[in-house]
Amino acid sequence: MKKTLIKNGTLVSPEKLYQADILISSQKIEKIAANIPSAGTEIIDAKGKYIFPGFIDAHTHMGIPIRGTTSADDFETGSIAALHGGVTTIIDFTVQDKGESLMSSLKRRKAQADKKTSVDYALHCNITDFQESHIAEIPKVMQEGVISFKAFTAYREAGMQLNDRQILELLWQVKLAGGTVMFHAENGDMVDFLTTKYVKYNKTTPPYHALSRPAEAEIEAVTRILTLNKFIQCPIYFVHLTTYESVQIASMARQKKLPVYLETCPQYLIFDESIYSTADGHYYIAAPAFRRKEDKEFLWYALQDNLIDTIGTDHCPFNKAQKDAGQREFHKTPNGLSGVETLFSILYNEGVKKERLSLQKLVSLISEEPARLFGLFPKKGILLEKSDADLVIFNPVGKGKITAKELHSNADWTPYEGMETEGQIESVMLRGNWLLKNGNQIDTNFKKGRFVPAFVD
Ligand code: DUC
Ligand code: ZN
Ligand code: ZN
Repeated sequence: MKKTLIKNGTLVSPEKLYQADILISSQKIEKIAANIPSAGTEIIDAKGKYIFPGFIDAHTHMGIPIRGTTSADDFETGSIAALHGGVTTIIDFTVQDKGESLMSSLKRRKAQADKKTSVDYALHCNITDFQESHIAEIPKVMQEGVISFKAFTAYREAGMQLNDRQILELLWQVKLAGGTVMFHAENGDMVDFLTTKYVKYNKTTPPYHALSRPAEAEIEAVTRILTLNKFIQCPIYFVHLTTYESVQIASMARQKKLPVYLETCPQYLIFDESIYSTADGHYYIAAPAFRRKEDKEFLWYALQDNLIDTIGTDHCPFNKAQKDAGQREFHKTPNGLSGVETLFSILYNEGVKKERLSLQKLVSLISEEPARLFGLFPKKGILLEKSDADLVIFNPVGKGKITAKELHSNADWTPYEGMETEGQIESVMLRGNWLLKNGNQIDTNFKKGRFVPAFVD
């Protein structure tokens, strides 16, 4: 196969922006240098454009069951949305049935993704029903290339909530095996108690969603997990943090050199609780709920100031009809939002263009750090010789608007409708294959994304 040579672009890494040519052969980056000879290559002129390593969304939920329905994107449609947003690797989650072994849940999830996904994927192992028999499976799952295990401190009703004893055991076992435990940190009993009370008194409109899942639920769960982990010191990763206090508390543990890693999501940087009082407030029901304006502003600061390591999208969209079926009652509405395709665009426009984030920080948050934390580095997450040739060519010139009509998710709406944008993702390459070239999807039936096994270094 002909080699590809991308000339004259500006490469973006967490350390610097620099000009170099990139030579690609056999799915890998063969060389990065100035003035690489072009004879016999397909030449792409990237003058005036930025070249990023392919983005990694370490938090997606393709086709998962929530509140009696299924999230609107499966691996097929969700990965097409991802590729248009420059996301060349997603890290999704296994879905464990009651009583199911971890290995079985992993096998089933891979079968849902293989031959369907158009971007590469890795998996985190959800542990929602933690039994004695699962302990011996943890090292086996890790041998299969899944090194992160997710626990929930909420969703008792759905049978997903682990108690403190189980959390301690999981931290202990995963520490022994060399992995990471991820936490959805909300005090589920607090949420269930408040929900029951609000429902009893017919307070079920969308603003009560935020009141039933208050910041205190997240703060308590983060504090408790950090306290439990003091004895064990397992690497832990908090997904979708939303509040000033929880980020501050977790940062204090980091200052003590404890292995604690933090994620937030684009939606918590853009929306606040006032969205629930709008006419379409029920569409925005997601867990955790949106917070105060001050939290949102603090999260931007925390990103640039190295308090937060990654941004994942928690991509879990529902169509308007699925949201409407909850009759605008918060406790009946499936929680989740789309985000994988708009990840970069939101962060570039609301972050970089508004001088809240540097380009280097942006690439760290959505390429290099997710790859490092989840065992994909340096195969993924960096422009480096011998790394997979996953890259994004971004033209910063030109204006546009986000509209659901032009996005590729199955969802029939986007939380970011009408948001004005600058620049365009023009081309996206996955392991040397053009998925998108000059704005056009090359092969609409690509579906050659692969499972990427993760390794502990
Ligand atoms: N929160 C959501 O809103 N949806 C999916 C899962 C989650 O934790
Ligand atoms: Zn969650
Ligand atoms: Zn999630």
